[in-house]
Amino acid sequence: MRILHTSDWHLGKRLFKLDRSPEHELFLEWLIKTLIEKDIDLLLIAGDIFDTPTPPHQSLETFYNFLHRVSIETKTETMIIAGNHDSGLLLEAPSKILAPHRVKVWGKLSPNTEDHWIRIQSIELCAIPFFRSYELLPQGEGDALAALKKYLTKERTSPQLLMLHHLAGVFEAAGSEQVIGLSGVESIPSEILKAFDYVALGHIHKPQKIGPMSFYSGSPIPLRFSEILGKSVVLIEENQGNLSSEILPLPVFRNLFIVKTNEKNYQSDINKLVKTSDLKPMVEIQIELSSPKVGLIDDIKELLDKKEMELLSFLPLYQDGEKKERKSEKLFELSPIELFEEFYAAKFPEAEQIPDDLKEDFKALLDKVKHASHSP
Ligand SMILES: [Mn+2]
Repeated sequence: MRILHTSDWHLGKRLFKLDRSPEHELFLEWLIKTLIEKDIDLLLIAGDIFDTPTPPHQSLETFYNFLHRVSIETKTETMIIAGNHDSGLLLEAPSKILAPHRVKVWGKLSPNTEDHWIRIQSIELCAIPFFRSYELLPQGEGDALAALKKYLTKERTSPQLLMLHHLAGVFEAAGSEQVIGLSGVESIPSEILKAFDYVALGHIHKPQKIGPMSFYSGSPIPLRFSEILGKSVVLIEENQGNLSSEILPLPVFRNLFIVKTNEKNYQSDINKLVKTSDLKPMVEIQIELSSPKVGLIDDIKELLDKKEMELLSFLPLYQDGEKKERKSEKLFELSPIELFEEFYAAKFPEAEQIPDDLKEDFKALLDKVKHASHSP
């Protein structure tokens, strides 16, 4: 039996003014071809199908056209979980019409743990969509991890696979993931993952292996300029109860280039860029300047135009000013408490630190939010 694992498509995503749908269309075309060529029985899509809970109609059309093509052009069964960017209810709404097309969707956590297990040919799959703590602990109290374990445990009769959209083990973020501290479980411990023959993870956009058989497939396209290392999907082969995995690299559908340069070298640095994608490459220029320079942007645009490339982002770095880290990127790495500290420091620059009682109140509030019960 052959299985393909992908996640974090983020259909509908834009990068500045750039519409990413041509890249997504090329990816889905590649995916259909791969399902056929590699003779795939089961496709796992581990969440964040769409970039927002209310995706553009065009993205919905892209998604359903894809599922339709998989249904008529391949023999593949498609299993999908919702990610933190998706609306679970939106994904689940067409479940009945998808069933005859061998497509199953888990959008929400069911109170019945059995609903999350399915047998597909020679394997058993446990599919857990992104969840919030109130789904796991409807009473608002208890041990979230213990409650989650009940979903992940079933008597073993054949190889068991887990599909999950969550932080797990020790991972390296790409920076474009949204913080998901709402599930009540910080990160799924490696011991839990090891009980499975394969774990198909979604949420982290940088492809990586976090355990012997636990993988983040990563997003199929870079969602920002800083994320341009190779993208891939994972091919899993089940042979008489033994599973093996292989990384299938994805083509670069559109080059995204970052050029870190200065006033002296920018022309030669731009000329070094080499286009390898069919779609027009997009460029971010990070340029050190002593002072603003009239006509610089036009000059850069013209240079790029000659190379059939386009300027999408321009970041002048003035040498005399302190070279601050771009805050928007740093924000993803901060915990809620650290974020609150940053906010307080910005709001009250003269204060040395947050008063203890205020900090305690904030922690209590955080705790309340984490364990909030779902209001009817
Ligand atoms: Mn994602």
